[in-house]
Amino acid sequence: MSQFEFVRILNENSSSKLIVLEAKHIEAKEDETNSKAVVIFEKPHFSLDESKGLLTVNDHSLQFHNDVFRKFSLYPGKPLNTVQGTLIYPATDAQISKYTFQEQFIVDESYEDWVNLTEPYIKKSAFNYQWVYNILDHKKETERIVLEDTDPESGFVLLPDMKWDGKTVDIMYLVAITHARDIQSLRSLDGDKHLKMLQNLLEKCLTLIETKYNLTRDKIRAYVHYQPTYYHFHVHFNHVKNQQMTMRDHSLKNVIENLKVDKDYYKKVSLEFLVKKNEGLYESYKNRIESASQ
Ligand code: M7G
Repeated sequence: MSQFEFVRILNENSSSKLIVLEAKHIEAKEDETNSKAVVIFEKPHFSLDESKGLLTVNDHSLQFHNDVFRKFSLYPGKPLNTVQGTLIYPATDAQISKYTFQEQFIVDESYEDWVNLTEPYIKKSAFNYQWVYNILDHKKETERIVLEDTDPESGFVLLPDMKWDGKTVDIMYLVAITHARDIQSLRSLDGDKHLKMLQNLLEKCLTLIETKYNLTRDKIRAYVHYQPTYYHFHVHFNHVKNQQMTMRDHSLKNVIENLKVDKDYYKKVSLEFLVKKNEGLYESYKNRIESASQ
C-alpha cells in the first residue's frame, strides 16, 4: 500500500464502515495510464474473541458521559486494530467507475432490450474474464477451492469470494463458477439445456456448505446477480446474516422454479436492474432514461 498515493475518494459508506479511494503508483509518470489503483479500506467484523480483547483495552478517551451512557474511543494494538485493505492495481477506468458513487436509475429491460441494447454493449465492452479462467484452469486460488465438479456442462468450482476472509462463518460468502463458458447471465438460461446444471450446482454446493461450515440450508442464501459485473455465469452463496439483499439478487431456487414452469422464462419476462450514471450500460439506455425525466 505504501507504493501508492491518494488521488481522491470514490465512495464511502458509514453503515458498512468502508471507504474507497483512487490512488496512483508513486513511481508513475505524469502521462502513464497503467498507474491507477482502487483501494478499499474496511473495518472488519468483530469476532467474540476480539470483543473480549477490546474489554481489556486501557488506552482510551471518554467522548461523553451522561447518566448511565458513556461513549469511548478505544486505541487497541495488534491484531484488534486491523483494517482490511483491498487493492486493485492496475485499475481500469471501468473498475474505477464501478467503485465511484453515482446517481442510479431503474431500467425495465424486456428481452428485446436485452437483444438490442444490453447484449451489444456486453459484446462491445470485451470484459476481461482472466481471473475466472485462472480459477477454472487451476492457475490461481487452487488451494482455496472447496468443491469442484469437473463435468464441462454441469460442473462448477466453488470457492470463497474475494470479499470473504474464509473464516468467519457469520459472514460466509462463497461463489460457484460454472465450467460452461457460454452462459452469460440469467438471459442465457434455457430450461432444456441448463436446468440439470443449475440443480446439480445448487444441491452439491448446499450440501458441502452445510457440512463444511456447520450450517443448515435455511441459513444459506444462493442467488444470481442481474446485471452481474462479470458475464460468466456464477452463483453467490451467503450466510443470511451477511450482505443486505439488493435489487440485483435473483434466488437460484426461484430461477430453477421459473425455468421448470417455462424453459424460456428468461427470454420472455422483463427484468429490472439498477444502472449508475457512470456505467457503460447507462449510455445504451440514456435516451430512454432522459426522456422519462422530461
Ligand atoms: P458479480 O455478480 O458479477 O458482480 O459477482 P459484483 O462484484 O458486482 O457482485 C462477481 C463475484 O466475484 C463478486 O462477489 C466478487 O467479489 C467475486 N470476485 C471478483 N474477483 C475479481 C474475484 C477473484 O479474483 N477471486 C474470487 N474468489 N472472487 C472474485
